Amino acid sequence: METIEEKAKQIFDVHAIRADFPILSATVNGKPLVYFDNGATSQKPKLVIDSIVNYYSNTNSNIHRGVHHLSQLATDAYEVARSKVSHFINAKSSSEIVFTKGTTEAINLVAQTWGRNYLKPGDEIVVTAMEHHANIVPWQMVCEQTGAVLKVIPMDLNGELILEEAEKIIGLRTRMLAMMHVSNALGTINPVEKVMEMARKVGALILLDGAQAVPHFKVDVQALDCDFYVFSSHKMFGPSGVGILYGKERILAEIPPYQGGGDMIKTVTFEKTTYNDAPFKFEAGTPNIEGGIALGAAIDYINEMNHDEVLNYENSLLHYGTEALLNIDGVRIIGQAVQKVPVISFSIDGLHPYDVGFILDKQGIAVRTGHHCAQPVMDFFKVPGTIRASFAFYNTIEEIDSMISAIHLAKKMLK
Ligand code: C6P
Repeated sequence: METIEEKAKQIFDVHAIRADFPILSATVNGKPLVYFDNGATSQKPKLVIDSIVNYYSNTNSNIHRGVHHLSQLATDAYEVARSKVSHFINAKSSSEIVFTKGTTEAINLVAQTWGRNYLKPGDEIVVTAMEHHANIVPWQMVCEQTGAVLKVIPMDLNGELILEEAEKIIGLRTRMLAMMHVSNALGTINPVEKVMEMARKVGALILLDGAQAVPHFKVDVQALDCDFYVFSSHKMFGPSGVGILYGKERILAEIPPYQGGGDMIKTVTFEKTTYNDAPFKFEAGTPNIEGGIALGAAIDYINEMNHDEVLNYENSLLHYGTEALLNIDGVRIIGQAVQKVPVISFSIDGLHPYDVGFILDKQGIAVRTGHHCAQPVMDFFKVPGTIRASFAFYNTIEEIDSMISAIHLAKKMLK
């Protein structure tokens, strides 16, 4: 009988896809690069790189400001990219799409506009035990500013949320449920629908951190019916320095601006300023124009792929990698949820993650080691950090084999 890996290999031409990513043919320390740090940032297809070169070669100009030809071209291209993002996550309209620097800025924006203006002492913000610091610290800051209180839904040792506890924590004081769709440190795909239902019952707003979701599966914000959805371009094959805040039109219209400056205003006098409509009222100053446009190119690239095939293929990588790692003596996988994206965090008995990461690097293998900006997760699992292999659709079974050999080598060298 065919194994799941064999089946996936047949339907998915990974080598054709790899050819689209120039960096994947690089060597590191004399070895072929094996890039397993996609959770930190993904590599970029030529289409995205070309989009940036093309922008600076043919279009470069400021947007929303000039009547001249180039400014019109750049504005059109930027707004087309906004519309691509809107379709990508099935928003109702482009005006629900705010360009930010990244997921981090998008969460800070919501915390400092909605949170700072609407939270009262004793109001509660609910997050989960597995959040990235970007979805903890901005809320802690706004709690200090407003007297609101941060509550945490716990998880179990598989890295899955304890839903019975969520029922107890989400209550009439909850004003915001801010949770990750997918965990960067564990790979868990959270049952967001179930937790969101609890939040809706008590009239709380919902923000989902989709930074690790959008690179792996289709997200439909209307079907989810969340109030905010945030993610970063650089983790989904687009450039860095660009992120997205999706917000329901009604809410974006209501909440005040984030930063003040050019482009976010309608009129300015020394006595009074009136603000532009959303999304522009949240986009003060000249944005990362080429980055936004290149994110549009990344979306074009993703849209060309067959999502079911990608999902199957990535699952086969997860399945194969998990089995192979568990066959190594002393390996412990941190995060064994039933629903996972292809992210495997692990530790090796007696070895420090940094030392293993160092030896893997010498073999050309890029993994992330450390706390993955999720220190509470490391504390919960009582580890100083983990080694994290996070796969993308351009990774291969053979690359996983190389990592396994390099781990055996690391174990020998560090004994
Ligand atoms: N996680 C990782 O290696 P920015 O830096 O703003 O693009 O994304 C922040 C962020 C927010 N939420 C989640 C779930 C994330 O995974 C990240 C970024 C990277 O896991 C870098 S720390």
